[in-house]
Amino acid sequence: MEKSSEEKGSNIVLALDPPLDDRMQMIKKAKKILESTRDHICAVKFNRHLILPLGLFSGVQELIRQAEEYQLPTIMDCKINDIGNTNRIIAEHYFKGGFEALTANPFVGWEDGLQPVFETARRMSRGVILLVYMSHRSAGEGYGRAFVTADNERAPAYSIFARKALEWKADGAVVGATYPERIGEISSILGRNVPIYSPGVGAQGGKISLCMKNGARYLIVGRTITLAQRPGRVAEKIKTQARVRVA
Ligand code: BMP
Repeated sequence: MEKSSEEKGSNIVLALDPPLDDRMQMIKKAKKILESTRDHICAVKFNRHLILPLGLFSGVQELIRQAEEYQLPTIMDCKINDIGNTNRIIAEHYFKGGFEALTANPFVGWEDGLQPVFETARRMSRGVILLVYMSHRSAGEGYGRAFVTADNERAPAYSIFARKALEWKADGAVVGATYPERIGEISSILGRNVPIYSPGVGAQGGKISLCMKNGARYLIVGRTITLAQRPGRVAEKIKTQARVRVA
């Protein structure tokens, strides 16, 4: 990811989430958006928006190949959240389908939870990005809850998850752009060891400048780009704004 970001001069991960439409239109739109934004993004994130209607081993393959052709890494945002055996099989399918990284939820824990996902990822040289604090309005109901730590102290779930991200050697941590103060807190735990991916700028109200100032490394951007009349232009503008803040 780091290499792609340097080569493309961008820290924008495109959330390729076209609106609901018939399958042929969705694929056509997604291809067009990818084509027009290719020079302004450093990776592409897929979600159920495309996987459900198009299928991992059918329609989505066309888009993964297109991303590969543009030398853009692909992330499957599947937020893995099940028992270990199921998690391992989910991870294997997505990695065999061509994704270079996936997202997972640390709520399920390590043993018989995410351990098989990390083992599968390491074996196949792929990445795992953990959810540490989500961007939606009620994120605090889960990620902000006080948990009891191993030392019998109370700490918010997100600070425990950030430490898990370090301990498990995650390849990234998702922290919502809508909570810049959380980005700051979590960034002070992660340091430079685990990069922060921040979704929620634009459509969800997050501000690029605050995210970057507080320690986000990558911005995940969907609707602001995908619903724009000229997605390429918007992606370029966001890239420039985010880059200025990094410098
Ligand atoms: P948008 O820029 O259109 O709001 O899209 C953000 C993308 O990031 C969506 O795919 C969403 O599912 C995902 N996402 C998020 O918005 N917040 C999170 O905390 C985690 C996510 O994966």
